[in-house]
Amino acid sequence: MVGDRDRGICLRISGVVMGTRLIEGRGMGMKLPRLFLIGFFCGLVAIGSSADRPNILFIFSDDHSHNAIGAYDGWLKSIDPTPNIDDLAADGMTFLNSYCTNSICGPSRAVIQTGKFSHKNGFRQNGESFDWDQQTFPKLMQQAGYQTAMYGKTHLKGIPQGYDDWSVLPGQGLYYNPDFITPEGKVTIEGHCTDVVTDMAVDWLKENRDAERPFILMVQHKAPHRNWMPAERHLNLYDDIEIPEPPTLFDRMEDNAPGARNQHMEIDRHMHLTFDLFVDLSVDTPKITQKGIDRSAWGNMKRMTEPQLEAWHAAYRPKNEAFHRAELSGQDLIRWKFQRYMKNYLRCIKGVDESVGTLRDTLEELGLSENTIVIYSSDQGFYLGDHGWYDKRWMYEESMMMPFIAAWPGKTEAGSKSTALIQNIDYAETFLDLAGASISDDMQGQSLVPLLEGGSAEGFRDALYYHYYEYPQEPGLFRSHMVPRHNGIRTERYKLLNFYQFGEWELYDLENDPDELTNIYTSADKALVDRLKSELESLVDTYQDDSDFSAFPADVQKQFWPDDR
Ligand code: SGN
Ligand code: CA
Repeated sequence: MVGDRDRGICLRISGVVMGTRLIEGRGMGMKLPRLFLIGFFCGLVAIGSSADRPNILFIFSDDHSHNAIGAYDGWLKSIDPTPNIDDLAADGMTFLNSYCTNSICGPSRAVIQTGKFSHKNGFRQNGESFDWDQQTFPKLMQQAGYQTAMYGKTHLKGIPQGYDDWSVLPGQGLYYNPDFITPEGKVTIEGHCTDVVTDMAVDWLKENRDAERPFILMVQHKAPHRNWMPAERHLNLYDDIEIPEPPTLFDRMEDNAPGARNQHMEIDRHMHLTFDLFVDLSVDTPKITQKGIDRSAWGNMKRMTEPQLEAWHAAYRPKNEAFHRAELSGQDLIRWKFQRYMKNYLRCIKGVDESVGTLRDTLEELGLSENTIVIYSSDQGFYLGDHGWYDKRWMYEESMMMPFIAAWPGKTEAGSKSTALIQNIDYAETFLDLAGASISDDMQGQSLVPLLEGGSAEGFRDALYYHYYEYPQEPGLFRSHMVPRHNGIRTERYKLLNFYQFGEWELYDLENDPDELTNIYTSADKALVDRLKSELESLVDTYQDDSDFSAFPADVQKQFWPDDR
């Protein structure tokens, strides 16, 4: 690794280079002074740090559960959902204990940009606006001489800063024929979002990259986010198979704190046949009968081309007719909804997996694969019918986990697995460390580089801190999922959660109860509970979480959790 002194040299020199580039402007024909300065810069970097700084390709999807990745050995492995991501894992390292600090889209991404927890970067919940003026890792990478580019979903609002080139989806973005915000204004591009974003990244690698400098390229897919609209070529994938059910599909969360029974994320009661599963959905669906339907596939279908629409109807109409003939109810209906949900979700993942293959092939074709670290991750986990749910947000394992797989040729051992407790708070420092750039003192994570280089997982981190904020929400069938605020600590063995708005606690022994089915908060040894509470308090102090932890008045508690108090 590069020492701090060397980093200082890099930073100062690169500041000069970047300043000059900015004056010249993007893509202009002033090749001579630029090349001269880059040559000058490279020479100094070679003196001041390691000669061959790796490129970084960061492929990031939205809501991809580790259970739907073959390399994680999850319960969907038999479907073989991700052959290309599994190849990446075979070439690199899979992090088995990789977690989010706040399992929701925008906040997870804000943590990655800044290397700081939500309470420090100011983006606690979706819908807020990220302050792009603050320090972010891509700005520091630029100062260290890296070229930076980002394509796809950010969910952070505002104009991205710190990227030499970028094109981002407004908000959640659309699956078919999406709009993008670019430095030149808004554009609409025909195609499926996953393919369009992949093409942007490939074009940049082939045509627009400055071959003289190392880069970090962020490819951030919308898929497989709700509502799960697959690409045309995947509409009939998995038609002839049954997706295995998770062991907890019919769990009623009887032993959890009341919050788990008062959420709005059940396949049974909250997943909508039309909104989520496209039953009877056509462009002719009268809006009036389908509250909120404009945010679903219905809104996107109006933008489809004729051939796209034909393919869509050809795939779903016969299946919808069969569904009506079956007249399902009770557990049979839940099972049918699970199948439709999971097939569409996995079809969207197939597109993402193909993107990983295309991007790695492109690196190979360009002779870049040997000096590029490729990382695959997703903004948080997701419920795939586990406990009867979809969505995320909780500190429970299914949603707190983030896949993280990294292949760094010549450095990561092929097919290796790390059990270190890592978190998205670590990514910014990892990128900076890879670049030999200076790591700012106010960042709150730890570089993963020593782990990638084969260092021991032991002692890397004893405990993870978590804090989710998006509550109360306006109750509604489609958008909100009513997960109460909570913070907590996860150690290698235990997880303690504090639903402080309601004065409720949960404790799980992950060794004996990996599915978190039995809350042992009241039955556990008092010394254990006290120890974990005091460790949680230290984490709040260490990370300086000054959030409002006050409880709701009793009548408000009763209003949100009527059946249990
Ligand atoms: C949308 C979804 C929700 C989802 C949030 C957050 N509803 O509101 O189901 O929990 O995004 O997801 S939808 O009507 O738009 O489908 S996140 O990944 O962006 O955080
Ligand atoms: Ca997400």
